[in-house]
Amino acid sequence: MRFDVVTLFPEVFEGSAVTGVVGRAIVDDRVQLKTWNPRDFTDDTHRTVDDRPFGGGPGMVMKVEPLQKAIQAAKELADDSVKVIYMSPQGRRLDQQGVKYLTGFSRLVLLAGRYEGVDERLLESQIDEEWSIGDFVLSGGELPALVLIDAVARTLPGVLGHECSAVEDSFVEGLLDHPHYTRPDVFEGQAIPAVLKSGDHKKIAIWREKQALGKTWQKRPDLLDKIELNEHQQVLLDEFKEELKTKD
Ligand code: 4GX
Repeated sequence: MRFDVVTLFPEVFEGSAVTGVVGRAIVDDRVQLKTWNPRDFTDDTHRTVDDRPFGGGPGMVMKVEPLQKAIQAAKELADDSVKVIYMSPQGRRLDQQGVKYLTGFSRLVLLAGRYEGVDERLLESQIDEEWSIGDFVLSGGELPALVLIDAVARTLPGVLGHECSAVEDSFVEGLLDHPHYTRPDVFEGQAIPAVLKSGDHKKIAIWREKQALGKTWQKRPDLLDKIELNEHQQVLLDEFKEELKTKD
């Protein structure tokens, strides 16, 4: 999958091209990441990419022409399945379902804006979709673009290495993840749950499913409203609640 990012700060993306899961995916050529600087698509001596807002007021607005040229260059040679996405607090909130949807495209062009925003006419003519990473305001779209790329790239085949990890993760089934433990098996008097050392893989899988259901019910009950639990899961969740009562 290929990501083209239109940004005034291409250096923000350099680190991620070598680090961690996404960096590895780029080295392995499972993911391609290229940046396009609107400043390179200006034709005045000052390479102007922003201007004062019509109607007055504080701050600056990104000009339409350099952005339009940068987006067109990024789209070059792309087939029909390319989507041009604007990162903005006004967009659709990104969640794991949205990540799954975006994974269906072989190419995404991401516009990471700065200043107060971009000229509305660019949004109307060039942008297919608007996505947000959350209800807060950042100083630019670069971090949101990196968040989207990370979340999408790690779901691609071969990127995580151990294939089932991405499937078993939090949210993928609409639930939070189960707790994890590693050595030592007793830390400051706290032992790990005995079942994890039983060697009974079936029992461990059921324990993990019950924990995932229970933790979701405790910490993010809103997530349970969005999914339909099957009968087996309902029984496990009831058992989790019952076991809580008998704990001291
Ligand atoms: N999820 N930002 C976009 C520029 C801007 C300013 C005003 C529209 C209106 C953000 C987020 C986010 C900061 C990216 C402002 N765009 N993007 N940028 N939250 O806060 O995606």
